Amino acid sequence: MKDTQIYDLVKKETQRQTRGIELIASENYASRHVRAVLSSVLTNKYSEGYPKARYYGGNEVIDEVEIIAQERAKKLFGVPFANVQPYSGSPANFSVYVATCKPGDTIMGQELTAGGHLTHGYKVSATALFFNSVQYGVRSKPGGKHNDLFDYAAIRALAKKVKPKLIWVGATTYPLAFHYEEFAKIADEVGAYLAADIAHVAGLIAGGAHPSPVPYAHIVTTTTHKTLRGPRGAIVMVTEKGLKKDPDLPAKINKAIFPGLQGGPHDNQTAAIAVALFEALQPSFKTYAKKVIKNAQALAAELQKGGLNLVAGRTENHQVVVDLTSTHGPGAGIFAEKALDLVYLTLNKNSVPGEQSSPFYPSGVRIGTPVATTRGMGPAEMKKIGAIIVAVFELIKPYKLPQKLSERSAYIDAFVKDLAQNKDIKRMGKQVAALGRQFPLV
Ligand code: DSN
Repeated sequence: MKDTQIYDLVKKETQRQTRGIELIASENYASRHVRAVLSSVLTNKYSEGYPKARYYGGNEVIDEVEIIAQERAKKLFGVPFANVQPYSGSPANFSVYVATCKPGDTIMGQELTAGGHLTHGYKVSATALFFNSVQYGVRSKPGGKHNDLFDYAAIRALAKKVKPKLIWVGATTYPLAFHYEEFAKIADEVGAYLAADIAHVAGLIAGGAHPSPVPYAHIVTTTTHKTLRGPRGAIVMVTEKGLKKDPDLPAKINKAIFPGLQGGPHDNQTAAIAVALFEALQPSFKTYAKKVIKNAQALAAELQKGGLNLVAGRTENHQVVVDLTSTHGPGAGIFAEKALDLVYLTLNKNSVPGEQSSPFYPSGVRIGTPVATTRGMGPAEMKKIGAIIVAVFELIKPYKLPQKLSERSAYIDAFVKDLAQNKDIKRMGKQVAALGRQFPLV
């Protein structure tokens, strides 16, 4: 018997992904080979433990798969140790806490509203419930030696005051390159572990288009499904510097992941990670990584030409963050996201530095180019997409977020209904669909 309900929904999602253009900075389209391995019989196996040390029999093939995945990760990022078993980014990051801290220890990470990740100590995350989380922010305008958004003197002063055991560097919404050496100096001065979460920029690092934290951090974590273009999953790595600080770090990470946090690894996922790493090791991936950034810069230029304000005034990676506060008013991100949905451009509303609204009704949007670049689009297409975004954002200017929380939902529903009837929206929707058709799903 066939489950037609789910089968039909997969078909519908395939159509959605083909018709629209995915601009969510944390997404990518994995290759057919990655997806094929993901749906293979490897999903049937239990393999608690690590290669050559399993709790179940019949793992001789799985051992080979996992060793290949580990070796490819080590080669791609230039590290002596890699654990490829984390189910995804959050357990990967939590394993770093378990390996380096005791409950209640102080940790530092970038604030969520300043672009940081939940697992870097945001108040509702287990990483703040079980550890004493102290958060650092970003400044609203770039400055300092690197013309970036970090006030290193302020972060250093905070670290000296709270003496963290662990410092995180890495973000989900940050359009500039990271200067990992600055964070390393601070971590070294206070004797903290430095963990670099490279989930967003891993593919750019692998392709040589973004600095690597490997010479500076003790531990590096990444998801595998963002710019790295693999299946959903994650990797935790220990660097030479990490080994020097604590030779037992690899064993501690392994123990934290299994049996500390997880049970049996998802072997189909491990194999698909291995395939993605194989693809990232090819020379063509370097070209891809460079194109992702070039596309983001082309998009940024078009948006600025249309009068939009960008966080940091530029991009040096795969994402462009638009701050709508002064052009559209606080909380405008929700209108921007919903209006672009109507023209089949998918992105997410996002907080901006100095956010005047809330994380659920933030004042900006984050726009990413990894998927469009995977589909073969270049600067000419970015210019077209940028022009449509500017035109749509012009149409949403009259709409303002109601002050009263209770009125917001109905107002937003009415806004969507209203805009869906707009002839310019309908025309732009057709333009995006036509563009999507020229660059089919990979
Ligand atoms: N949800 C991811 C992102 O969009 O950046 C982070 O985990």
